[in-house]
Parts: sequence; C-alpha cells; structure tokens
Amino acid sequence: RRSGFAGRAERMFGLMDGFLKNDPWSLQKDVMHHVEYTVARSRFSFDDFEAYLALSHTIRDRLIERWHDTQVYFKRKDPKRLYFLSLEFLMGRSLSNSTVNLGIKDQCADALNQLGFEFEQLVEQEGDAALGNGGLARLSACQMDSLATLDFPAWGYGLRYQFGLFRQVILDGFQHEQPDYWLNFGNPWEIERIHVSYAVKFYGAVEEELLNGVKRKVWIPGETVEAVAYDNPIPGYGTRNTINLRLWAAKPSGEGDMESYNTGDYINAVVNRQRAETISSVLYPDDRSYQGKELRLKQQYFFVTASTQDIIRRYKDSHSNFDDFSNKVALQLNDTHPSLAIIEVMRILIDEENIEWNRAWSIVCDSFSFTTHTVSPEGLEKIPADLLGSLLPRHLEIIYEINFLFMEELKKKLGLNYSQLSQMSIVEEGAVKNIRMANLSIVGCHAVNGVSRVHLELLKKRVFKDFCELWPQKFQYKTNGATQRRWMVVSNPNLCGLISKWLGTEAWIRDVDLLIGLKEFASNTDLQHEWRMVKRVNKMRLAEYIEAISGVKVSVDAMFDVQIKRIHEYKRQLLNLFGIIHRYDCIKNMEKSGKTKVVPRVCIIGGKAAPGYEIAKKIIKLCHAVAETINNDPDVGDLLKLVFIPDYNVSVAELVIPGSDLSQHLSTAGHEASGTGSMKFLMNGCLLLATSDGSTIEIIEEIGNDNMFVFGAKVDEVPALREMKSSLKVPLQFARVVRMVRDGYFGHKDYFESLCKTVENGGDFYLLGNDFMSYLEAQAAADKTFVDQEKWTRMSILSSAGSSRFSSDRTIQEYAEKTWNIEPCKCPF
Ligand code: NBY
Repeated sequence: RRSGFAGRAERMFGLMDGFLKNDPWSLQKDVMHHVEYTVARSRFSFDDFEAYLALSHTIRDRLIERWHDTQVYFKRKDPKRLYFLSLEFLMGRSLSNSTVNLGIKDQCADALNQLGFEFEQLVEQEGDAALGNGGLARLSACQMDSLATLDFPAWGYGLRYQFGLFRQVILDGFQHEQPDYWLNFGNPWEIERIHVSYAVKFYGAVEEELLNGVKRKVWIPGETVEAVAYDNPIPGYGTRNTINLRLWAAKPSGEGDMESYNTGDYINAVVNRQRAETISSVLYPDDRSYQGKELRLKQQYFFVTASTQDIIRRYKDSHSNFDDFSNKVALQLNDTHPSLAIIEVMRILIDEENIEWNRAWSIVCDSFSFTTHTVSPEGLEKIPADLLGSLLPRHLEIIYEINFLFMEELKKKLGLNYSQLSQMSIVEEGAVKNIRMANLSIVGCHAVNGVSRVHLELLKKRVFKDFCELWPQKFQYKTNGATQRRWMVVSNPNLCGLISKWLGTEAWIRDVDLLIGLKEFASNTDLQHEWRMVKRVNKMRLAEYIEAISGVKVSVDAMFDVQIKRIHEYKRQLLNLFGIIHRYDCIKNMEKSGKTKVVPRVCIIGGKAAPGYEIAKKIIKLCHAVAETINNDPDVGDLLKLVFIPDYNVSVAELVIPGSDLSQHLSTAGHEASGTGSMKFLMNGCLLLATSDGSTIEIIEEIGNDNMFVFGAKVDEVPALREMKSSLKVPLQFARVVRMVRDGYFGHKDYFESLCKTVENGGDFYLLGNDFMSYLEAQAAADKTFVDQEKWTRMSILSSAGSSRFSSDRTIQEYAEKTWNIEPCKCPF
C-alpha cells in the first residue's frame, strides 16, 4: 500500500503544486468555508475570534499541503536528517508569522478587509505558545525558522505541555503566578496524530534472560503510559519547504495493569490511569536552577524515549541495519535536558537491536552533538542516582557501564590523578550520589558547542577545563542568532518596508548579509527622516499599550529605554532601578533651569521571576514601588516615567522592541552565556547600553564601540574584583540610592531589607557598586547623543546595518557545516 501510494504521489507531483490558491478571493472563500464548517458559526454572524480561527484554519490547510510535499520529498531523497531535541520552544503566535513566511500576508489582509475585519485585529486574538522559559527556548524557535528557510531536512521534537510558562499577574506590585490555559480555546496550528504513539515505560526491574545461549538484559517495567504526537508545521520563508515540530503529549496506555478492574474498583482504576496525563501537564518555570524532582525526570525520559523511538522507526523504514545510522541521523541536544537520549539510544541498540556495546557506543557518539547554554558550574544539571535508578533501572546500569569504561580510558591517558578523575566522572560521589548530565553529554557527543565566543573561553578556562584539555577538538562555539523574519518582518513591517525601499530589494529577508547595504545611507537625511517617522509610529503604538495596561501616559518625545528579559540577579535589573532612583534624585534636587536640560525618559522594565526566586520577586516589587513614587511626583512630570510591563512574553516583545530607542543588557561580565534579546533590538535600530559580556562582545566588534554605550568591568576583571570587593569603597552615589531604598523612601522598608543586603557590606556578588559610576556615565552619554537626533539616527541605522551576523540563519549554517554535516534538501514543487 505504501509503495503504491508513493508511486501515485510521484506522478501527481508533476501535475500540480498544490490545490489551494492564494489570491484574496480564494482565501476569502476558504475563510468562509471554515467559518461555517470548522468553527460552525453562521456565515452571517461571527466575531473577531471566530474570524481568527477560520483564517488560521485556512492557513493551516496551506501549511499541511506544503508539509506533505516536503516530507514526501525528504523521504524520497533520504538525506541526512537533523533532529533537534529540546524540552522548550517559545514559539509565540503563529498567524502573522505563517502568513509572512507563506508570502500571503497582504492577500489575507485584503480578503479579511472585504469581510469587514482588520487583519491586525485578528492577530491579537491569538495567545502565545509559551512552551519555554527564556533565551534557550526562544533560540530553539528562531533556529526552527532558519532550518525551514534554509531548506534543511530537519525536525524538532519537544513536549506539548498542557500549561506553558505561568501567566504573570501583578497585584499591588507583587508577582502572582496563574496557570497558562493556552489550549482551552483549541489550537488550530497543531495536527493531532492519534496513530503516532509510543509506549513509555517506567520503574520495575532488570532481569537477565538467556536467548539462544546469549545472556541479555530485560527491563520489566512497572508502569506504562503512551506518548501521542502533535505535529506543528514550521514554514520556511521564500521556499515551499515546511518542516515539522513534533510535540508529545502523555495519555494513559491502552495496555498494562488493569487488575483493579477485576477487583471491582473500576472507577478508581480509570481515575488512576488518567494520572498518566500529568507527565506532560506543566512546564517547569525555573530558567536556571535544576530541580531534583521525579516528575521532571519523568518528563525528560518520556520526551526522550518517544522521540528516539520515532527517529529509529523512521530510520528503519528505509534501512535494514544500523551501519548508516550516523550518516543519516544527527541528534542535537539543546542543553542537557534531553541528554538521557544518549542512554536511551544505547539501550535500544543493545537490548532491542542486539548490537554489541562498542559498536553501539560509536554509533551514538557519532550521531549526537550537544549545546550548553550556561556559564556557571552550579547551573549544571544533576540527577540523584537513587531517583534515576528507581525510575529507570536499566538506564542507570548503562550509565555506570559507560562511566566505568570512560574512567578506564582516562586512567590510561592521564594516570591515576584521582582529583581529575573525580571531576570528570559522570557519577558524582558524596552524601547523595548524582549523575552529572553535562559530563554524560560531553562523553557521549562528538561535538560540544558554546553559544558565544567568550562562552567557549569560559568553558575552556573554568566549567569544562579538564574535558577541553582532553578533547580540544570537541569544543566549539556557534554564536547565537535571532530570525529576522519574526523579529523584523513580522514585528516591524514599516521598518522592513523602508529597508527594502532603500536597498532596492527584499532579498535581505533570506540573505541577511545584504543589510550591510544600509551603511552607505546612514548619513542620508531623507533616510534618517523616514527612519525616525517609522520609529515614532512604533513608539505611539507602544505608548498606547502602556497607557492601556498601566494608566500611565507617556510622551513619545521621550527616550524609550527598555530592559525586558527574565528577572535575575546576574542580569542586574536592580542596577537599572538604582540608576533610575539616582536620576530621580538628581531631578528632585535640581534648580528649575537645570530641568530644561534633562532628556526625558520613559523607563520600561518587563520580565518574569521564577516562582521560588525570592530576590527576583522583590526586584519586581521594588520596580513598582519606585514607579509609584516617580510617576506621581509633580516635580518630575514628563522628565521621567517608569513602567513595569506585566506578563512579558514573545508577543509583548514584538510590540516593545520596535518601539524602543535604547535597550539595556546589564549582566555582570562572565554571567550571560550569550544573550539574544540584544540582537533583536539591534536589528530594529535600537541602541544598546550594555556590558561587555556574552554575544555583546561580538556585537561591539561588529558595529564598533562608538556605536553603542558600553560600560562596566570586563570578563577578565571580574574574578579579581570579587576578591577585592570587601576592601573597595563603594561610590557615594551608590550608597545614597541603596540607603533610600533601605530607609523606606519607597515604602516597604522591611520587605526590601534582604534585597539591599545583596549589595551591601562586601556582599554584592554581582558587582553593582563597582559598575555603578561607569553605568551612570554610559547613561549620560546616551542622553547626550539622544539630543543630537541626527547622530542618534545614524547610529540606529548602523545598528540595523551591522546586525546580519546575529541572524539565526548564520548560526544554523555554521551548525549545518561544522557540527551536523547536513545539506539543504529543497522541495522543488
Ligand atoms: O540561553 C540562556 C542563557 O542564559 C542566555 O545567555 C543564552 O543566550 C540563551 C540561549 O543560548 N539560558 C536559558 O534560557 N536557560 C533556560 O531557560 C533554562 C531552562 C530550564 C532549565 C535550565 C535553564 N532547567 O534546568 O530546567
């Protein structure tokens, strides 16, 4: 049946490039069809949300068509495929992005217009798909867009959490977490594949079995659940290629223990089985510290076994043995979260495919590669061996065996240096025995990537020093990037129109290096004028939003100064707040005549704190307390406003970034592995005020020191500064703003005490006091430049012009060539 079908598909390929037409009239007909037959509303009466659903189904049909063509073509060509494994994807909204990538946005807008609907209004109906925490998860989403656009034969795998990242609600200035009911109104962007499902086993014991005179290990599991696939088509831009993001959901298994039925407790038996669904129910909201929780480990293994079973099944569909596996399959681990995949593939090859150990191990090492997103040794994931052994007994055995062989190899190479051996061991001995997932990943992968150049240097010098010396060629870096499709074309269409007009082409949307062409017009007064007009319109849109959520009226003549990212001590939102308090204090103490020289500012801060992260939550409260004081002070007026944007997410970023003048990236040098927010601001012509850290170092190299506001200690200076800091005098200005908070100037004296303590008395691990004066100088330079609008605009244009290196297209191209060894496979239809 399969081959007959394939043959027919082949004949049909010659005949047509899809059934569906994309002119406004055809789109409109299809929308009306979906209003009536999918949404089941009368075609004479439907609202914005129903129109959104109908339009989304219209787009979905087109995505499915391209998805089919692409997948059939991949299957026929059988290229080496990349499988991108990540427990987190921050996809955001799909409607606008899909219409842009399909090249049918204007046609859709026309079609809807004639029906009396505003396309932009419908876009707002969609909630974000927030299946991730922060940078790591948005990076996965950007990389999927680039993989599709560059025609790579790739698939993403992830988890279909029923509840994504919590919704942040602010009550009286405090963060509260609410569940994210993103699936409650249906999800038109996914395709449920009830027939694509795999058994997932947990617990039980390992037994030895004699088969044809050969001893084998057999895992007798204690619990079985089912993983069901949900496919999310990812369209490329300017190509028909549409790749897949397959997300797994947990369902009760059809088979297994139903003994309670027989004992008559039918109701309880059914209810218990339903508990299987909890495995994929909720995303862990911590973006740094690892939780040693059983449910988290269950999620990881659930994800890993479903994905690898699927991948191996697909490989076996067209190959009779495993000789070619690593020539046909590249498996990429997004951080250590899916690193059990290394063990799971070993288990399948050895226990189920009867491949002997050494051969299985070399297949695994040749197929897997790993990217780390962290700089701190404490950020590395560990799993208690007891927990792992009880949930996955066979896997723990395999880990011990891998580690034993690795330790033997090390002893041969390095001698009996026990301190080194214990540092490098996959098993951490101690009061609790832990499995170090990073060490496992390094040992089991042929490539380990950092996410910026300085990140790799830190890995070499500190985090993975011994491993880097042992296998220098394994360690590489690929500086992160962001996709210009979402972060320019979708979110800032006016700027893109302007850029295309001046470049005389839209080709930069696929070939981002062309952006450098803007450089020659950076001083052109016509472009500068138009550039400022675009920014102004974006700022007006943002100002409206700010007023709607906070009631604060802001002037678009002020400089919009933005810091949006997860709240973390190392990202130093507190430094920003101290700077704002200092500015406020200066304005308060100014003569009337001095005030005319102040550059008006709107300071915008947004971001979520992990629910258990007390200090981060206090930073949010402090922001609100300071805003309350400043925004209601008649002495200040329009000279300074502070707004906290609640529930920061991808779609909020799409609104805020195009409307900002200045953006802040304040991490203490050596703490941000890369940082990707800065790249999105850069593309949109926002100037950066930043420390020399992570990818910022490379941005400075690209656009020049004089084209942004750089401040603070350098990566190499930080360790010595930490040593000395208790003997260093903090600047008076710093002591003064801290004292204002501590003394209750903004209320809540007791509540802020522990926050103040983090920077006092030789504490100040993140060196806020040390960097404060340099920070104020950079801020003053920004003010001075802003007054000179010509200079500011030139810098802004040069920022966009210099952003091409920070496209995820470049990142993916590097991974493809240097790590995955894959080639484009462009569907010709
Ligand atoms: O990854 C971030 C880095 O901090 C940032 O510098 C980098 O640009 C970005 C992309 O490479 N890391 C990050 O976002 N990490 C997480 O979100 C995260 C999520 C879960 C867990 C740990 C970290 N976890 O242990 O479950």
